[in-house]
Amino acid sequence: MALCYIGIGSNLSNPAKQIQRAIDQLKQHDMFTVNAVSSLYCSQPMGPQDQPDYMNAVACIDTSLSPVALLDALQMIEKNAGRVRKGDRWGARILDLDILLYDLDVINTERLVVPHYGMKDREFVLIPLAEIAPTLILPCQSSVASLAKSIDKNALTIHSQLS
Ligand code: A4P
Ligand code: MG
Repeated sequence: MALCYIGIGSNLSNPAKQIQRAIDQLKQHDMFTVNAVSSLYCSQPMGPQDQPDYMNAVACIDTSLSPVALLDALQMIEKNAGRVRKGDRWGARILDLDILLYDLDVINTERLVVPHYGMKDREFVLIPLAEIAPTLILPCQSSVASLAKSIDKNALTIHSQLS
């Protein structure tokens, strides 16, 4: 079993509903056990500013899937939500599921970079992650709690609790 952290984001088609639905799908999936889910956070868009605000959350799951099979399963959930990849970097999306961590593995392949390349610079990842994993140390030896404490909050707020 691998302990994994999944970053969840949405800024289209009722983002709060999209994120709750994604968590429901993680819970219903045969190959995942959901251990913890952060609060639902409202965040300012990183990247192009002419797009709606985002909702973000982080989930902790156990899975026996390999990293690539996990990515396939997450991309299937994105597809089921109606996501169409337009190739516009950091553009608006119905649902984005990123593998933040897969155990403490370091993976650098064409399809998969884990830990997620942006996670240490994003308040909408670090703060929900620190909420559910306050003692977690990254493979680079950084403490998630310290990173979350020192990052600019950029008006990140808790919107509601997820179930
Ligand atoms: N890929 C490589 N590593 C991973 C990983 N660890 N997890 C590859 C998931 N996928 C990974 O992803 C493109 C390819 O990345 C995948 O096919 C996979 O093989 P994508 O989801 O199609 O593209 P993307 O998400 O648009 O690309 P990118 O650059 O990863 O965007 P980000 O970094 O996900 O940022 N602002 C706020 N406030 N909140 C957000 O959640 N999200 C983004 C997107 C922009 N601004 C945001 C937010
Ligand atoms: Mg993504």
